[in-house]
Amino acid sequence: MKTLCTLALSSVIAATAYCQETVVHSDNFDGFASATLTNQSGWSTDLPTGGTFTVSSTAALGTGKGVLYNTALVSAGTGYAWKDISQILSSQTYVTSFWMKFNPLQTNTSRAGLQSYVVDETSTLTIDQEAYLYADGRLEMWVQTGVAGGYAFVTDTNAPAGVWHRVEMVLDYSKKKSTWSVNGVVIGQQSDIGTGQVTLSDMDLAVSSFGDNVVNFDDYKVTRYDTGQQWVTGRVLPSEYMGTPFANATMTFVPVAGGNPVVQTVALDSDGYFKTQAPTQGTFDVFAKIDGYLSKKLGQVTGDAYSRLSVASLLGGDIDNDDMVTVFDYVILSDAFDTSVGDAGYLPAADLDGDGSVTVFDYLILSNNFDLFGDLQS
Ligand SMILES: [Ca+2]
Ligand SMILES: [Ca+2]
Ligand SMILES: [Ca+2]
Repeated sequence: MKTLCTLALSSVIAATAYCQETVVHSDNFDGFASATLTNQSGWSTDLPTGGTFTVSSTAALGTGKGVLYNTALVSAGTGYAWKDISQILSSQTYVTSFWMKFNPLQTNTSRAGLQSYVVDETSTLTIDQEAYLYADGRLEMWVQTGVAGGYAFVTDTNAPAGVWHRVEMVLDYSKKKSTWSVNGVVIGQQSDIGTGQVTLSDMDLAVSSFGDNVVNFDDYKVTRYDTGQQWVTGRVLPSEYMGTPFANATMTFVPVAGGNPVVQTVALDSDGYFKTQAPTQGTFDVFAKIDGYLSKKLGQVTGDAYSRLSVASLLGGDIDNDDMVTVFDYVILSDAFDTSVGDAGYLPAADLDGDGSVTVFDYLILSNNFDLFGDLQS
């Protein structure tokens, strides 16, 4: 399946393969009639006695169904569910994303995770990416290659049990690197992941049951990005804001080699995630701005087919959107002070925390950021 290029680009890009991304595999598990994952749409399982992979609505990320793995009756052992994907890789980039939530029953040593294997049977090149949640809130992400040998891993400590986490693993063969992120935050990168053409053998939901646990998985997707594309993804969060999520952000691509910046309006989802494309192949510093907030540099893209920029928290108080917090913003806020939604004089832009009223809390945000200016101004 291919998505259409419907982004609001301010420069003209030919609607060619440059705009294409290919979903290699996707499962939201919603359509599964059976209560177990085994033999559904090509899935297979290998379970220790007592372990189960259940497809149920109680395991769903939203409405619908998800997969629940239960090792409550398992004393030790590893359970796997897998699906053979069998796509040929060359110099492309593959992104594996999914959601998982860990519900520990007893111990703090239990873990559960997802693996994706890439195997070239002719050259014995193996690339194995894994992400594991631990009951104590750690998330570990691993990559192993048969060429470089050994595992490299990173640990993030902000993945508490009982909450859904969005995990993303990027394998970029043209740049020979692997990038991991959780909830949009890049937590690690490994370069030199090996060369050559390999066969993507399968994708596994795997649970190492070092203890009793229940883990939920949902919305599992593998997407291919071809060399020559330059997708840019990230997450933009307005600081100290509790109102209706912002629908758009303004992205500015500043060519590092010089030349005119290119400005795009990109859509944000309700969690602040966006995906767009760089205006051309090249190296750009990328800045985000949303109404009422100072611009923030998200990072630099350097020609990768798929770039995950890290989360950017933007500072508020720039009511007049000149990318500085000054006395002019203060005057606007003062004029709207002590008003609420529906009142004459209420100005949503002055309601910096989005709680429906312009109060001292909004003034404090402006005051804390007073005299600051956006990253685009430096
Ligand atoms: Ca689902
Ligand atoms: Ca301003
Ligand atoms: Ca307010």
